[in-house]
Amino acid sequence: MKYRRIVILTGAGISAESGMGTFRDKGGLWTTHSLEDVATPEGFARDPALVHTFYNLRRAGLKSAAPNRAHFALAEFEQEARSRGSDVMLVTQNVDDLHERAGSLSIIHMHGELTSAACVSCGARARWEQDLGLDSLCPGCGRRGALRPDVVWFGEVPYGIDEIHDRISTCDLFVSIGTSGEVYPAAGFVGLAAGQGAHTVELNLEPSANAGFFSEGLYGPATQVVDRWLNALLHSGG
Ligand code: BV8
Repeated sequence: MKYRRIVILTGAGISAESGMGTFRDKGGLWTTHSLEDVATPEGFARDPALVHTFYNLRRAGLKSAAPNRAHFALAEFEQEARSRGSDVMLVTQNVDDLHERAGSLSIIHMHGELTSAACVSCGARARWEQDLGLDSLCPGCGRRGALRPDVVWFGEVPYGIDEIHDRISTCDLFVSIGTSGEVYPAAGFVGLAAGQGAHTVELNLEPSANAGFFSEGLYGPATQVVDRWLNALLHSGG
């Protein structure tokens, strides 16, 4: 395998064909909700019940969503690349659990996860699959009403950012899938990868805001382009 240290970034577009909403496409989550109201600490402080409802609906949506061909193609690629001695790290902006359910193993959820709750009082983080609300009890300290969705809101520091930067600073292949390139620091990762000489690839429905930073792009639905590009890589001795 030509590439030895591979970093793959995913965004909402890879889960679109699984029925999970994207954010900025027509009908996307930020067109039906004000980002300031439901994805900032200030919004949560102002109206926690509204934010809980927003995330409870998305968490409940996980039950009817299933990984699609793109999620499975990534999991199969990770296994094959590893068997050929290459290292693969998957960094996702998504808070759904579809990469896990498709079998991917090395995943960093830089924006957190719907299936996790965090306590603002004791800092505990716990797996959480049902509705979260003001009457929920923290499994760590027992306090009522101290739990919040364990997701990274605007103005908060993404999870795993140091490890992500280390990986991208030394990777030889950076692939970005299904993201608009509008949200930082994720949108800046391609510049970091290209700046240190990695080959950079964008797989997306259409060119993203930072398409110009990529050495290569393949455009179309993720369920078609991801499989095609990964197979070509594996069979080209790439
Ligand atoms: C931070 C919460 C400091 C969970 C989300 C410069 C530098 C650093 C920060 C900033 C900066 N400029 C501005 C900032 C602040 C801010 C920011 O980026 N604002 C934007 C609006 C300008 N960033 C932050 O606050 C971040 N924190 O910076 O801390 C710091 C930084 C580094 C180190 C130390 C300290 C925190 C950002 C996280 C915010 N939380 N979500 C949730 O509710 O989900 S963001 C939200 O947007 C989601 O996480 C989502 O994943 C993310 C990005 O969106 P996309 O995934 O790209 O989705 P989108 O709808 O936009 O695009 C979908 C794409 O898919 C499209 O391109 C479409 O064409 C494509 N597509 C559609 N269908 C398909 C498809 N592709 C293939 N197949 C299909 N079928």
